[in-house]
Amino acid sequence: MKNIIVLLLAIFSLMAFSSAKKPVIVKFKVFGNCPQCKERIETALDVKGVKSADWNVDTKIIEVVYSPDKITIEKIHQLIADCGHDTEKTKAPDKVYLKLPDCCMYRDNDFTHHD
Ligand SMILES: [Cu+2]
Repeated sequence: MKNIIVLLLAIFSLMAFSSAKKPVIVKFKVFGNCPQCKERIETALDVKGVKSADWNVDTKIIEVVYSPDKITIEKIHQLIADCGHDTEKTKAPDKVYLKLPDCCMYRDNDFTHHD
């Protein structure tokens, strides 16, 4: 009986260990325009748990490599939104968005046109 418990514990800890250490790669859309946006988005993801972040100016697709035991995908979306960029899942607060430089205004709303 004791041996079985030890064995089960060993299996569980091995499973937990192997699943916790694997980095996950995700790709999703982040709205933005220019190299300045790229810099801003990638800097926002310069946090613990994110191994790399690469946003493509042309396709608007970001590729993020992260450790799910250190940061959640929801948190990653939130960090991007908090710096002014909408993602597929999370909308940036208007207050932050409106402070972006003109070249970075990616939303096609009436209040972004000044004529
Ligand atoms: Cu920009």
